[in-house]
Amino acid sequence: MDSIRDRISEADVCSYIKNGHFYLPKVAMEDEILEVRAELLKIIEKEMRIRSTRNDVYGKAFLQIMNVWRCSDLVKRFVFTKRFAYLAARLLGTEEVRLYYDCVLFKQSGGGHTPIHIDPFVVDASKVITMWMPLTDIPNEVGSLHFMTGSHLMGTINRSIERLVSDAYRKQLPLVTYGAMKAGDVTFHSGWTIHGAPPNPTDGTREVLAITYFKSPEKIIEFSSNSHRQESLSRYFVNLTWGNDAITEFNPILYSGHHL
Ligand SMILES: O=C(O)CCC(=O)C(=O)O
Repeated sequence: MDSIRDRISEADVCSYIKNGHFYLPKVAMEDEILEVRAELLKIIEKEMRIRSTRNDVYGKAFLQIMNVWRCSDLVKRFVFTKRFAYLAARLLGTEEVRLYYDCVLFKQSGGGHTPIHIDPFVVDASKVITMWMPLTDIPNEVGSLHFMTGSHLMGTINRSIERLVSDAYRKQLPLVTYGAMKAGDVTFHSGWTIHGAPPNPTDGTREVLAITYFKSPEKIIEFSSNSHRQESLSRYFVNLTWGNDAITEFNPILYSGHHL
């Protein structure tokens, strides 16, 4: 843990707080990536076979599978890596983080752009952070996430996600990207940061694993009727409702400063 503590400075935390996103190279080691990628490829192959019987064209172009940690002990070990969760906690300025979900994001050759959006979180999105990690090198022609710098400062629960995005465009917030990334490098973005990703014009697949964390303790927020948030609530916080502590067996603590 000591060396990972040295990877983020106070200035880095300030930069994340100001911009709503942050880039850090070489967070996962080559052998860790090779091992988890091999396991994920097996899981994905199985999923692709299921999708091809459904003729799910969009699903094949951009394969997204959530909470893969629940399918494999090896993936679980990777997703639960304390070093990664420590970085999330440090950027959030908290002592403890829980898992919201993990997500495999494989964009096939020819897959289109990921539209600019924010995800419908049901805890305070300023306390949510996503770590986005390529599993193979991503060349410049594919590129990494695009972030609307400063958009995280505009987020309020009562403003619709569509309204937030249109307000951010009107304010002409800069859209920035860290471009090409190596396997094991990461970007972090806040739950309120508007983001998207370019298409994949290359012959290879853009392979990414993202892990989303949230500060602990947190409560489920009250939100006006919104089908995406409702779905997020029933998928990731089964049987919980507004005002409940955001804790289920599928949201384990992944880092706690008190436990070091
Ligand atoms: O990988 C992508 O294309 C989009 C990822 C994304 O939206 C996210 O990690 O929140």
